[in-house]
Amino acid sequence: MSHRHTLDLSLYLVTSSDLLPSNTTLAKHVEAAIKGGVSIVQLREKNLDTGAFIRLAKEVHGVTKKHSVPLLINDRVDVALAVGCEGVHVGQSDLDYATARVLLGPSAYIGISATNVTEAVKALDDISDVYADPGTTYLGLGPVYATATKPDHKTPIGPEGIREILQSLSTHKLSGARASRPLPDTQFVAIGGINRENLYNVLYMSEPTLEFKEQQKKSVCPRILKLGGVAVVSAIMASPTPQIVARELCNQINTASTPAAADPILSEEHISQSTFDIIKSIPIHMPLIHHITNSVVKGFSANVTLAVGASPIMSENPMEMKDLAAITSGFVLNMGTSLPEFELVATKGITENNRKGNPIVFDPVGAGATKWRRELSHKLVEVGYFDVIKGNRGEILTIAGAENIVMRGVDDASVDGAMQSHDLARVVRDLALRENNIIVMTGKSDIVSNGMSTYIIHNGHPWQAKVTGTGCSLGSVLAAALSVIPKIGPVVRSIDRKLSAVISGMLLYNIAAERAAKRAQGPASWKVAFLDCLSQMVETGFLPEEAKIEKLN
Ligand code: 3NM
Ligand code: MG
Repeated sequence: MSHRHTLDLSLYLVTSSDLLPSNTTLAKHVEAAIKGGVSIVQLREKNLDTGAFIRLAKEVHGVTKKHSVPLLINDRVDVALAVGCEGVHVGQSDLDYATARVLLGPSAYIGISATNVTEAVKALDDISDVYADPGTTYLGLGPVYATATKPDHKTPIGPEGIREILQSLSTHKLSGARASRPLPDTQFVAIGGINRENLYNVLYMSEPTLEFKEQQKKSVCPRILKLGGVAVVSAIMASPTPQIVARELCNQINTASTPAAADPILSEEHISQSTFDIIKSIPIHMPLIHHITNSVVKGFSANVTLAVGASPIMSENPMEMKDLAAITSGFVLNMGTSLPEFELVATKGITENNRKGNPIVFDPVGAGATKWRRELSHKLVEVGYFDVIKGNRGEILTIAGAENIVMRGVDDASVDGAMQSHDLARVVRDLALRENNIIVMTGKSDIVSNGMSTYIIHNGHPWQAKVTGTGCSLGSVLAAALSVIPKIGPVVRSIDRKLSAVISGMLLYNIAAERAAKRAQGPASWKVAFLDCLSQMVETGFLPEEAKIEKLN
């Protein structure tokens, strides 16, 4: 057993021959996937006798060797030895790591499955007990999402579960007799239900929080463990075009930047160009956006969604949440429908959309207006992950925990205006840090932050405040912009892609509002012109000088 490079886990293909489309062979399929960018292959064949397994493994090893990609065997050390491939992957109920290591030697690659912190800690302990060459071990963490590929899989842990494991291991120290040893240089790969739709969510949401990163910076031996890649079975195995799928997954992995990436100083030109790349792809991909929203704004939100080239679907039926998550690619959750049943349906919607990996825009309408809404908004933030929380000043201050916000109704004019914009920007930034997401505070100028970078957008028009639904339907546009991010190539490498999408949606929306005002006589004709301008601008973009955006420090 020998290998030349340290393990590249970036796109990890796990096979399952039963998923193959007809008219191909496993070897051909694996070769196409490698050409698309697969960096490591695991042969996982649950229904083969030993003889057939070895024959298949030899054939596939011929292919992987040709491309210098390591081949690991699931579970069967005997098969790995018979074939002379590069290693094995052992599950929690398989052969133990120490025995596999002794049988295969110090330079074989060995992966171990772990589904929680306890299993992951035990795996690192086991790894540290037996000598192995550096860079030869990894942990497979999952299942991230529910998957049909492994019928007996454990409860999905979500990207947040991956994050929890990575953060715990980052601060973990070996104990007892192991205390003097360094933590092994083990890598990590996420597995379970990962596909082109949810990959970005997996990569983003599994990132250690910015708060955690800040905290680690202050520690004596700062360590921040991250995913080395993702593992997929059905996304590639069941595809008739494995090379294309692998290429797309790889592109996403290579272009995923994180909020901690280099600080963006966006030039005007840069902003309008990257913005246009995002917004023009909305009508190309026509994402279906599920809304749970209030009856006052349903029609207008649906029209705004259509105007930007996406499709709306409205439903508050808890029995539909799972099916809707499956067919949609973005979710707007608007708290303006204040009925007791709302909590149940919102919770189902959040859970199912998080599970699918759809971006969620949460609009805590009237969060500070009543005790019920205040409490519910706090509960919902605990239920799941929101990619964006968008609200006016009172709503965002309430989510941030201000107790004394008393809103008269749901509009911003009802909130005390004493706070200065730099105080507000600090609240927005701190809340983004706390929630590890993007916060948008709307107002005369809008503030947006991902915790690292904070912007003020000065675009917009006073008539927006005179037409109902103009706050709520910004959520539709943000969801549409976020939903196309996985489908487009590199936008601006150095900045958080989700932040780019949100800024793009906000500029599109507010510049359209300004253009519409030039054509209108008052709020009613403005509303009509606004839809016209939105639909034109997803085709033509806008001029760099139209964007009034300012970066704060
Ligand atoms: N192991 P797909 S989930 C092989 O959680 C495997 O350890 C898992 O298949 C684990 O990419 C899984 O088709 C199957 O969802 C993943
Ligand atoms: Mg197994």
